Amino acid sequence: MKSKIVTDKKSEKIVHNATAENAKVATLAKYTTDADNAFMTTNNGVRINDDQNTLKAGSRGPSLLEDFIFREKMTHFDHERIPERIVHARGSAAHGVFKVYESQSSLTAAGFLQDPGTETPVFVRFSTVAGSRGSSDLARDARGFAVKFYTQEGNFDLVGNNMHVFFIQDAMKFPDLIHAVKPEPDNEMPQAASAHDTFWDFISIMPESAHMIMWVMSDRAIPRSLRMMEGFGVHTFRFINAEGVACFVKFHWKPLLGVHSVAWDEAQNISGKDSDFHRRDLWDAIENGNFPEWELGIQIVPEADEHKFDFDLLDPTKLIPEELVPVHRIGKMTLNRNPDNFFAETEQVAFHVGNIVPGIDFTNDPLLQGRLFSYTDTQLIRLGGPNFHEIPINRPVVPVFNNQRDGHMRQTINKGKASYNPNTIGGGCPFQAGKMDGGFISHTERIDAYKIRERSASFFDHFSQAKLFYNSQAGYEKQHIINALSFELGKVLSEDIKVRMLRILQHIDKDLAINVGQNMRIDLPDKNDAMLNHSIPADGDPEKYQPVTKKSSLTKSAALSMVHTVKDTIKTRKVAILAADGASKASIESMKETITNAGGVVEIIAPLQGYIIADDASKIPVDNSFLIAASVLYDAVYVPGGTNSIATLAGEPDAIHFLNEAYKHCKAIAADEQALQVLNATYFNKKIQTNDTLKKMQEHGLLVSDDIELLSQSFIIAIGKHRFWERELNRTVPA
Ligand code: HDE
Repeated sequence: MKSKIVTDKKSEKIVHNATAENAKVATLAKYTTDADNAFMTTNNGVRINDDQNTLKAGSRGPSLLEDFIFREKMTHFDHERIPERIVHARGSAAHGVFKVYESQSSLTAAGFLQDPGTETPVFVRFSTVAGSRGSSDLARDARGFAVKFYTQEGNFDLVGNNMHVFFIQDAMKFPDLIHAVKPEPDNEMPQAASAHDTFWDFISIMPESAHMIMWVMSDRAIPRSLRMMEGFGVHTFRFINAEGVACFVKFHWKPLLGVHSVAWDEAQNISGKDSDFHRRDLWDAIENGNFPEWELGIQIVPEADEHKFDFDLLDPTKLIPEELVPVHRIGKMTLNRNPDNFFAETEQVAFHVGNIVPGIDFTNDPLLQGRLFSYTDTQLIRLGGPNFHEIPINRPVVPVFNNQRDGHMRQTINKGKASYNPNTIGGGCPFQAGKMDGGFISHTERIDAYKIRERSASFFDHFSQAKLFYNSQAGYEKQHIINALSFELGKVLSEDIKVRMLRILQHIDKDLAINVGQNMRIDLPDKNDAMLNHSIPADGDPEKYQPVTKKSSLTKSAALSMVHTVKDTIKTRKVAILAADGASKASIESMKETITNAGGVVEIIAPLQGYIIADDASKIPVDNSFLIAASVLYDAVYVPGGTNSIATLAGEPDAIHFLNEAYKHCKAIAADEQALQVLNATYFNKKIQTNDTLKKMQEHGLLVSDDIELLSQSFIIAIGKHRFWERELNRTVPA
């Protein structure tokens, strides 16, 4: 039997191999350039006649070593895996474009930041840090946010995270930090989690990590979506304009959908229900034309102001509060195309913080300086040699000319004899590029110093910004940090480590330490009775290395809390409609229309898959049954009326669990007044007062009305608010 060719309309990919008959059809597919490509061949181009049976001595006899087709197929398969990234192994990526709003020529000569008419292609890879390639998306972790700009002057990689600062101040400590957070070496546990002894052992004697710990224990570490995360370049970089005038710059990515997170209990459930939750969300949004967008923000500090802050600009554990230096949004990035092939693109992409273009330069941040070595080095083992820049996803869009030759998997066929510079045989080619020809010229900086292994004393204030972060959080955000620390330290077996952490926490905030201590039933130790910093050179003076806490000029920074983020859109938010046979078709249709028009996505969840029979006897397709769906995969829930449907749902434990969980995770819940019977079967039924006004209920994201128009409009406002965290004050739902 001949199989048919099937093409995936949206991406025009061949999704099934063709046979001779449909070879012509295959030529229409985007990546097939001639009819021959439709036939299966060996890697040497020999057409394969039988890909299903090995060559044997007789149909029941032994296989023959001679079978070059089998051997080639199996050898390739045996070698299909490459080493996963030592950090950021689990990632998801997308293609897109970047455009600057207006020329930034006064600040930088970077070509892609000059003309609003220039559209620069980008490839962005998001990742978790600690987990393996197959781990869950929802681990508590920082998220990588790496952007490759394919500019006309070469590739610029902005290899950032979704957190503003980092754990350590010097690259020398990075292998230790990662060894500590990765699964423990004797039993390879736990996977993709920092809640274990080795991580907290390291942190408890590394006070410079205090600020980053606040970020990682905050809800920023469990994003609702990769599309709803900020991004940060972390280090201070330099901009240099055409006149050679330099300034310092911090890079930010601001998501247009706002910054939103899930609840920790929800994150843990999602890891079981759909460990690809973030990856799927990104993929689906792009496939459905809901292109994620971020604005590129910059904070600029003139060189003359380098020392005017109460922290050091070169210290990667510090941020510049937006109150001190505002973020200017200078351009927009839109992700508009999913990769065609995960391995070829997402896995083989090689980012490097050292990939910069004229107009941008480094600073002496000791973490950044160390990263400049690590990123090339790691690709040599991961991608098998020095020619990884020739892999399609890594190639710049401009031509590459130099005297580098050969090496593993070299793709370029360099012609001629002159593979050295200077040369006369090759006419002196390729030429070095002068300033006028766009040659990269490193920023000239006077350095007059001793060669020394030391850290600047200006780096030793480890707690002021940790305090600033904690103090800037809303009440519920602080509580989430307390809960996260109690969870993480609660999983630590060593009492000594817990006590040391309580000592560190006291330097950040006394109440924070008391609360975490109480959850573990450990009395607060004296915060000053032991050395906090253990990372001291053999002959170093321990006193000199202990943290100092300066008085910060700010007590709060609004930008550090997620409270003030975008809360007026339901674009791409997923709403579950719980229904059974007999559900009100009018209510479902009306709600569906209002939500869809506002950009939301609606799915109908019912006891069985397939369809339900509505109150007017028509069939309504069902997206998922309760067996498959779970409240943690949705942003909000609606229960329509309809006598039979209500009776079924009220007696359906999965439906009640769905609602209880949605309530517990502080999501908007709406119901037709007729469906009160279902809500009455929940744990939170006491919260529903039938004489409450819709307005009053709206404040808690719990809406009941017999006016579907009014209900759906109020529901949209409630979903846009993302979560009603104040519900957590009363722990009524044990779901
Ligand atoms: Fe990385 N980091 N890193 N890192 N990093 C890698 O490079 C490293 C740091 C970040 O999607 C590795 O290709 C050192 C800070 C992202 O492919 C490796 C130090 C920030 C990604 C490496 C740091 C990052 C990586 C592993 C301290 C935020 C994923 C695989 C000196 C500003 C990129 C690879 C992708 C990946 C080293 C610290 C972000 C081993 C030595 C700070 C987003 O080279």
